Amino acid sequence: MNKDNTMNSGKQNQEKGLNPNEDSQVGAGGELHQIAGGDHPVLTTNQGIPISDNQNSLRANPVGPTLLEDFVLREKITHFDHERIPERIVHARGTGVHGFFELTESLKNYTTAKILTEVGERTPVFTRISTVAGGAGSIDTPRDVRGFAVKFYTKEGNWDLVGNNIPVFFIQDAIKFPDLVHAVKMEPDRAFPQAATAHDTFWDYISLTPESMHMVMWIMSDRTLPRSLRMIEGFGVHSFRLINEAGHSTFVKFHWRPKLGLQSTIWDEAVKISGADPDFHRRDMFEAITAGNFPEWEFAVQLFTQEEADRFPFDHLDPTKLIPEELVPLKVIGRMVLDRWPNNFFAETEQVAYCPGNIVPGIDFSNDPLLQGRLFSYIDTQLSRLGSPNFHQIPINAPKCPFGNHQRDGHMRMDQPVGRVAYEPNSLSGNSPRETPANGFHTAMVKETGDKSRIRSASFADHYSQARQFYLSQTALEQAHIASALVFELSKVEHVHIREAIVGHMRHVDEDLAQRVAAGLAFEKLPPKPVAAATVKEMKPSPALQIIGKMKDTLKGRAVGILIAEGSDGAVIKKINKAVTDAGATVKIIAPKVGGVKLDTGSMLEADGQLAGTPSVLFDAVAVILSDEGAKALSKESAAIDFVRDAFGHLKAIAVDKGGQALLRTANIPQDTGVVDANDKNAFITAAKTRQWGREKSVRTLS
Ligand code: HDE
Repeated sequence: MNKDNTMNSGKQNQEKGLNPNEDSQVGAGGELHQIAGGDHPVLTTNQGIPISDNQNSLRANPVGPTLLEDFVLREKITHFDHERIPERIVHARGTGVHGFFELTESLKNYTTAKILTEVGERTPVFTRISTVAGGAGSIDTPRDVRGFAVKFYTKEGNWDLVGNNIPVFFIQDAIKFPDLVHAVKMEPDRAFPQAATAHDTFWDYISLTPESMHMVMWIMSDRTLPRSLRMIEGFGVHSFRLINEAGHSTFVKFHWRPKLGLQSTIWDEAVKISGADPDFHRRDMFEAITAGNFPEWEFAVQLFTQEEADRFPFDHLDPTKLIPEELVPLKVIGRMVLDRWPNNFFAETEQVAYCPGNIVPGIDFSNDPLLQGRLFSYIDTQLSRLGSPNFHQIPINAPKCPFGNHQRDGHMRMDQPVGRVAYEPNSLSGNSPRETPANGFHTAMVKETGDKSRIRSASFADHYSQARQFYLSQTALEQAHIASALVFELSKVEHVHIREAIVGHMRHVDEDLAQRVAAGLAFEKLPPKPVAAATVKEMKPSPALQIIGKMKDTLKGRAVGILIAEGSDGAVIKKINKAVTDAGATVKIIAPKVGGVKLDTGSMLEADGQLAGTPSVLFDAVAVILSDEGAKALSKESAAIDFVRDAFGHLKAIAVDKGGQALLRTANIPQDTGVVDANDKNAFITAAKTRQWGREKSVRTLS
C-alpha cells in the first residue's frame, strides 16, 4: 500500500479510487494527478502532528474495522461535524466586501466624531449586503429587502451603521419584531415557502398591522428586485444624533447612494434569474471586484434640529416614516468604495457581527423605539451565533485602533493579558486601562419627562399618509408594477379574508390602486376600508422615491451578452464588443458549445457561457449575431428562442444582424425601437443604457 499520498502518481490515485483533492488535476490521459512540484507546507493535525496519510483511516487490517485510536480521523471528522454555526435568524444570506470610507466634507459644526470631521482620511470598512427572509443557502433574487450593514473601523472604535436598502421599516416597536419575522419566514408546520413574502402568514400579519403599509408599498415596488448589489441605495433608517464640541446635538439620517445609479430587474426576470443563477448578486459583486470595477456609494446626511422636527407633518422617531429629500435635502459628505473581496467567506462574511449599538464619540442614538430594541438584540444574537462573549476578538470584528479593558476569560478568549490587575480603579498597575472623561463617549444630555407606560405615542398614529405619498410619487409604470406585485402576492394567499383585508388597506393608500388590485384578484366589489387611526394627509409627491427617476444614463457596470453560432460575423462581434467595453460594460459571448464556434473568418471564438446555461436574464442587453446556417440551427433550440423572447419581454435592447433578425422572426418578436441593427453601435449603446419601457404594455398585462 502506498503511504506517501502527496507524491502519489495519478495512476496510483486512480487505482485507490481517490477523489481529486484541491491540488489534483485531470491529466491529458484522463488520469487524476496532484500538481507536481511546489513547496507544499506539511499537512498536520490541529496539534501540529505531521499526517502521513490523508486518504485512509486506520484499520485493523485492510478489510477489518476502523480503530478508535485513529486520532487523525477523529479530529478531522469532529471538526467537520462542527463546521456550521447557527445562521442569522434574519439576513442569513449575505455578501461581504472590504473597502474604505473617505470623508469629503467635514461635519465639525455638528459632531466631534473624527470619521465625520477629518476630510480626506480613509477609514477601512467591511460592508455586508444581505437578503432578509431566506436561509444562508437561499437565492439571491427573491422579492425582499436588502440589508446594508457597514462596519467602519474608525480611530475611535468601531461604528456600525446597520441599515437597509429601504428607508422605513414594517413596525414601530421592537416588541413586534419576532412576530413579523415569524410571519415572513417559512410557515412552521410545512417549512415553506423559503425567502418569500407571498404566503398566508406574512399577509395575515400585515393585514392586522396598518403601520406596515408604508413599508409594504416599498417592498411591492421594484426596490426589492435589485439588478445588482452595486446598484442599491442604503439607509440608516432611524434618526441618530450628532453631538458637537459644545455638547449640542443635531438629528441626522444617513444615506448611501450608488454611483452606478439605482436599477432593478423586472419580476419575471428576477424569477428566472433565481433558476439560472441562484448566486446572481454574489457572483456579480465578486466579478466586479476581481475585475477592478470597484462599486462606490456617496454618503449623505439629512441634518435637522428638534425645532425643525417639531414642524414635520410626521414624527421622525417613527421608523415607518421617512423625511422627504424635498423637505430636508441630502448633503453629500463622503464616499465608500468596496475594493477587496474577503480571503475567506466564513472567517469574515459569516463571522462579522454588526451591532447598531456600536457608535463612536460624537454620534448618539435617538429615542426611536425600534432602534432602542435593536441596541439590545444584536449582541444577544451574536452570543448564540458566535458562541462566546469574545466575538469582538475575531479579526473581522476587532477594532483596528488600540482597545482594552478589564473584561476577562470566557470561551475562546484569544488575548493573553499580563499582570495581576483585572479591575479599575487600582493602585497596583501604572499602565492598566483607565476611563478618559474628556475624549470618551458621552451621551447627549436630553431631558426625559412623563409617565412610564406601554402606550404607543399618538404621534405614531398616521399609517397611510406616507404610503400614499410613496405610491403617488411613482411613475405610471412603477405604479403598475406595485399593483401587479400585490396581485401576484395576494394570489398566493389562500385565505380570501386576508386578500380582502389588504385591499381594504390599499383604499387608504389610493382608491385606484385598490381597484386595480381588486380587479387583478377578480373581486366583485371593493372590500370595506378599515378605520384609520389618523386622518390621511395629502403630502407632496417626492420624485426622489422613484427608481426610474434615479437610473443613470450609463452602461457602466452592466453586462451585455452576445449570442453567436457557427459562421457568425467576426467583424460585427468585434465592433459590438469594443463599443460595449468602451461604454464601461462587460461582454460575455454565448454559444451552443462553451469551447466556442468557428467564425466566418475561419478563426475560433471561445464562449464565456453555453447557451443552455446562460440565458439572457443574466444580461442588461443582448446582441444576436448569426450566419444563415447558425440562425437555422438555433431556430430549433428552445434555449435560443427563450433567449431572445426573454430579452424582449424584459424590455432589453437587442442588436441583430441578418441572422439574428431571422431568429427573432422564428420567435415571433416584432420590430421596435429597442431592436437595433448590429452595425449601428451608437443606436445599440443608447438603447442598452435603459429599458424599453414603452414595450412593456405589449408583452404583459399589468394590473
Ligand atoms: Fe436587524 N437584526 N433587527 N434590522 N438587521 C439582525 O443580528 C433586529 C432591523 C439589519 O449583515 C440580527 O447579527 C431587531 C431594522 C441588518 O450581519 C438580529 C429589530 C434594520 C442585519 C436583528 C431589527 C435592520 C440585521 C440577526 C427590530 C434596518 C444583518 C443576525 C427592533 C435599519 C447584519 C444579527 C449583517 C440583523 C435584530 C430591525 C437591519 C437578530 C430586534 C429596522 C442589515 O440581532
